[in-house]
Amino acid sequence: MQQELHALREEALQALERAQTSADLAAWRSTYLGKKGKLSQVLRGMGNLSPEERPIVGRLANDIKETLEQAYTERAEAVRQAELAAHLAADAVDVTLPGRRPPLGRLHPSTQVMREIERIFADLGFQVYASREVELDEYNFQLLNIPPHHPAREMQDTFYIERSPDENDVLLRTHTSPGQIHAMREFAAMNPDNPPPVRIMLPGMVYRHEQITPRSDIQFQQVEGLAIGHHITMADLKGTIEYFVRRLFGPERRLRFRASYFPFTEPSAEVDMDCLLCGGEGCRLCKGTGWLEIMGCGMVHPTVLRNGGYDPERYTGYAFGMGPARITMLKYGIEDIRYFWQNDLRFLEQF
Ligand code: 2NL
Repeated sequence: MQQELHALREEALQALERAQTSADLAAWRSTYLGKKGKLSQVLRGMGNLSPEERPIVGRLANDIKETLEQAYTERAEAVRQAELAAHLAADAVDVTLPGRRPPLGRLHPSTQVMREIERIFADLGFQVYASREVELDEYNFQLLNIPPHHPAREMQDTFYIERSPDENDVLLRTHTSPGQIHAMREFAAMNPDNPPPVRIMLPGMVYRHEQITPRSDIQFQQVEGLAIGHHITMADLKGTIEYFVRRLFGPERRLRFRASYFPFTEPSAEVDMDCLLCGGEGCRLCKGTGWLEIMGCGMVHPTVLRNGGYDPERYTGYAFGMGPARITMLKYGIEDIRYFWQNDLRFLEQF
């Protein structure tokens, strides 16, 4: 029986050397040291031993058990280390590799230019005012001095949302000017007998039911400015616009104010700037004229002042309007306005 135990010890130690994984180890433990394991089986034969032999065999069995337990503990630690090392090697992260650049969004070119415009006028004391895109005929046309059958309506073909019998249809605003009326009335309501001065900007999307061409889309942004107060003159308008254009396009820019017509201003003017490409010589961009048209403006029509709650006998004002897309096209040499709202990343990623 002693020989049997010695043989079992050798067998167990050899088998333990071959155990490579925690699963192997668990199997080994139950095979040799478990309740129904090989050591227990041998010890079950102890009943047949003589009383002299029994303590000797008992001690030997205990020694072997201890030896195997200790060998198991050592082997288990080695296997655990090997498994951990394998796991770490498989999941290795090289922290010295350069990171992957996260895709970054950017502002739409029109938004960038819109913000530049707002910044410049903000420095002159203008505050930004936001207004609804769905409007009433009354605000989009009538209060701006464009009565129901006025020919000026044909300057702006309209998207109607709901026709109404009393000639006050619901429509998509064709310009940001109705927002100016809302703002004027809000300001005037603060002190109806002495309305406060106004200096506001009105940026936003406008809509026109027109043929889409490289030069005109059915939706585009517009930004308008409005200043109302005592003794505001056309000279204030010209000085303000000159300051604005030189900050946006450079201090060497020359301007030209050309008489024009808008129903809501009198007098009205179109503003031209010397051509960015040829400096006035005449080229493809300015179509040989040397000038680029960049905005419209004028002194607020007395009727419009009155409609906004301002007495035209006591107040005057100027207003101007421009399309940021047009400014952006001139700034970057973009040839087709339809790129602006097609959301093609190949276009947008260039800004
Ligand atoms: C253009 C020209 C303009 C205005 C907009 C305006 C608003 C009020 C009263 C008077 Cl409430 N005028 N706005 C005036 C002149 C020109 O826009 O070419 N826009 C793209």
